[in-house]
Amino acid sequence: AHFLELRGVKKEREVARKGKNMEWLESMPKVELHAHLNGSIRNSTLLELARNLGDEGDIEFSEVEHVILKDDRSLVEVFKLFDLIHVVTTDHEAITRITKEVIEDFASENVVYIELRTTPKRNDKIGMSKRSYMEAVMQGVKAVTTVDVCFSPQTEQLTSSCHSRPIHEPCNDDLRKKIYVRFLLSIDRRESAASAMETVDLALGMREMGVVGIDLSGNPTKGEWVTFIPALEYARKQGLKISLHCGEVPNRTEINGMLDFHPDRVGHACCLNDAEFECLKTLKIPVEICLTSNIRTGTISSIDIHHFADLHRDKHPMVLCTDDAGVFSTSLSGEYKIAASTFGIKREEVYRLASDAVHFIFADDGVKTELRNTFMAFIKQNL
Ligand code: 6MZ
Repeated sequence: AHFLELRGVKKEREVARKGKNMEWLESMPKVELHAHLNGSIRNSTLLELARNLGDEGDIEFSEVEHVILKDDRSLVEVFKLFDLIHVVTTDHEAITRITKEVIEDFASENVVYIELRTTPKRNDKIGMSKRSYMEAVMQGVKAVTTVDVCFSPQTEQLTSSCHSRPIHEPCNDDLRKKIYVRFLLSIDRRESAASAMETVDLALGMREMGVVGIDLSGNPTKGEWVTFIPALEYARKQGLKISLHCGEVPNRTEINGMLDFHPDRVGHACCLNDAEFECLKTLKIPVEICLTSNIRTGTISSIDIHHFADLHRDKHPMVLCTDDAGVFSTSLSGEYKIAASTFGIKREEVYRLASDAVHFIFADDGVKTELRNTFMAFIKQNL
């Protein structure tokens, strides 16, 4: 397994090199639907926050530094890193800062719509509740200065900058960029059924702030997904959309149960057997594909056997995503580069892939229409 992992990483680097001269992917508008807030932190910010905690004597910075900077990690190591990241980031001020930076970073590479997901956390020691965690996130959205942010269905109607001008004008560098932001609240697989229900209630109360759905994520070897079915069913009944991390490990019962649930989207879908894969296709469940993440964690042994190729050939609904742009040192443009160069996808087809993502977003039809127009205008200008 270790050998395969190394082979995968080597191949991935090769592919990234081959894709070097593809700046056009940076200027292409993009839609990001699978990005974990705490996985998307800039390394520099993470190190700065860790150093501050070290100075206060809360952690041993030198021990933490090499864990943060380590390049390749197995799936198990990734979740150890997340536990460390959460120690460093879980206070209101840090969460506000991270949210602001993550949105600015995505917007700077022409992501025009993002569904950011995060796990609301409670930390009694610092007076943090799930609600106050999310309020800190919202403060971060409002603190963005480098681009215009449209984040709330209600205020979008009132803010002239959201609807009065086109979303993306790559030829005009003087115009400020504009990004639509929506949120999925994540349930961590280690949580209890009651805690998951609390997250759903919180999400329902924050719909006006741009919360559109619920995600189930966390270490796939921990917890049982059935614990969360009541909360997920309740969320769905109340009109929230559902995305499930599915098949990061080959757990047959769980994968089948998730497919039976028929979520609005699934993340990864790596370890499905032939019958499960066929079922996914028959149900036409859109898949959030995270190439670098899957290779780095060894979930897929080598990029050339990634199920992206099969799904793409069959025109199955899917969208390229980053998962954890900070943890895996990637970007959405980078993911498109890897897909284009590995699977020999021509420019016109890449544009179609990027614009098709609009079909699978959880925001309302008004946003979809604007995004569609954005892609149509871009493609017309660039083909
Ligand atoms: C499953 C993942 C993940 O929520 O604290 N997360 N869950 N598989 C993955 N693939 C590598 N990457 C991230 O962001 C970090 C959390 O997102 C989930 C984990 O629960 C992780 O703790 P937030 O903002």
